[in-house]
Amino acid sequence: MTRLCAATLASLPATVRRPAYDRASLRPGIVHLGLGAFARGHLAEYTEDALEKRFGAWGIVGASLQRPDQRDRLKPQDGLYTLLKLAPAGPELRVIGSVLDVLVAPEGPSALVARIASPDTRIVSLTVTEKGYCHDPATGRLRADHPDILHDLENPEAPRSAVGILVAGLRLRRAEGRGPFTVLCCDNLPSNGHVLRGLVRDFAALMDDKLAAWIEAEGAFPATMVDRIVPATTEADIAEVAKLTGLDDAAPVIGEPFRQWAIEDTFVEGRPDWHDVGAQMVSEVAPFEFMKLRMLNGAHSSLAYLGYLAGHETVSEASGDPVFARFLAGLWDEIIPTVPAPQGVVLADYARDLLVRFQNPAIRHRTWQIAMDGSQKLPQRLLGTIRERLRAGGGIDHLALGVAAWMRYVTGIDEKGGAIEVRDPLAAELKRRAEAAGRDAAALSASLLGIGAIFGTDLPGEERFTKPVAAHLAALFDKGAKATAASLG
Ligand code: CS2
Repeated sequence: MTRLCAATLASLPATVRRPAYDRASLRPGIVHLGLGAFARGHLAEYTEDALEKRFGAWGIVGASLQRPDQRDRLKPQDGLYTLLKLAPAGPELRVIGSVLDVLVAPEGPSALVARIASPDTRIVSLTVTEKGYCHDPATGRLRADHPDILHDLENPEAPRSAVGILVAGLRLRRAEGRGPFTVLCCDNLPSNGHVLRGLVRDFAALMDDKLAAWIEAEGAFPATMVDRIVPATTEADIAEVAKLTGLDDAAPVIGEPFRQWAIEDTFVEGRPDWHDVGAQMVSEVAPFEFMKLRMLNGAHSSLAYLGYLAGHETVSEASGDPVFARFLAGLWDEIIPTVPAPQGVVLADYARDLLVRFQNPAIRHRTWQIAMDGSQKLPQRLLGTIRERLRAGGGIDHLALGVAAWMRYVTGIDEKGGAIEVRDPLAAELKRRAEAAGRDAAALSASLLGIGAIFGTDLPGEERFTKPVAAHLAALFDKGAKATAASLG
């Protein structure tokens, strides 16, 4: 079959939407670090829409910080790829043209830094996942002992961490007497712009105080809330897209139709007209972020651990199970009082819509995928909510079960005695602790609660939290995830 590329675009069926602007004259204006499926299904589509509304020099140069696979798939396609939006009512297909090129950081770190520092680059955006920030998730501060940070301090011209790359680019800008670019964090971190500003400043301060002060004074790090469910692309998705479009695409993106983007409007060198295509430019992102991180991602993670343990492969299956649907309702009842509703939003409606999105049968989002990197996700998804509930004297039964399910999951052994492939930057430490405690729920929960980078220094001493977690963990060992969730009522 013929491959999707600029020369074959015209052969697509009329039902497939394609770039409605003069792509040949599109110039780059954004460098995106971490060009995975999410960024190509979110930022790149908003940018595509903005380019169609008002053309400008806002093409995207993507950069992969680890592997060359995205570049290898996209280059032969001139950066083009299919976005397949799966609504229960049927699929919607679109070829996205806003990605112009892909660089691979480890193959040429200085070329990437030069690209970032170039006067063309007005925004550097990021989706490098939680662990890509080399920070302590409990405090949000840079881990100066992180191997990648140590490497980048030794090799500032050939950095490999996202923070090291940003600082190298900013340093070059300053050395050339120019101003900084806007750094746009699009990861699910709390106060993401603010946290990234702190990480960049702290890293810069380890090299040069003046550079750190310049970044602090001149830099722009707008906060964002990003949302679209975009599972990892599978071989079956690739085959499906080929069937629907008649062209081979090695890098399609599959996502739900829903999308949301709230952005703090503090850009130093302009931005695409994202506000004209559905992005919400707001003065305060925090209410959106609390709503999304706590209600969507908190529920996603809790359901991923429980659902995986109960034998559900996808979120759609797990949330379609009445026991877990009821668990989610109880969980949202605990979360909602901790969320300041964004203007015009009724949180009970938001929760109801989330359940519909989770249950979308067309989206196969694996519980295993969401279960990944729990040590980096728990603090902002569940633990902050728990702290607030405790402060206000509210119940945390469902929230504590989410945490206990994570503990049960990281033992690495499922309910049938099979192995779980636990992916987490702390996997080795989690395994050590799990092996030492065995199936002793009290010992295991006490041991895991002692990991300060996750639970901080307060929660391990808070009996209103530690007791239900240990009790739920014991029940998970005894009777399994489904019966434990059912017993919450
Ligand atoms: C998910 C998110 O993988 C995960 O941890 O919870 O990727 C989630 O699908 C997105 O944040 C939705 O916007």
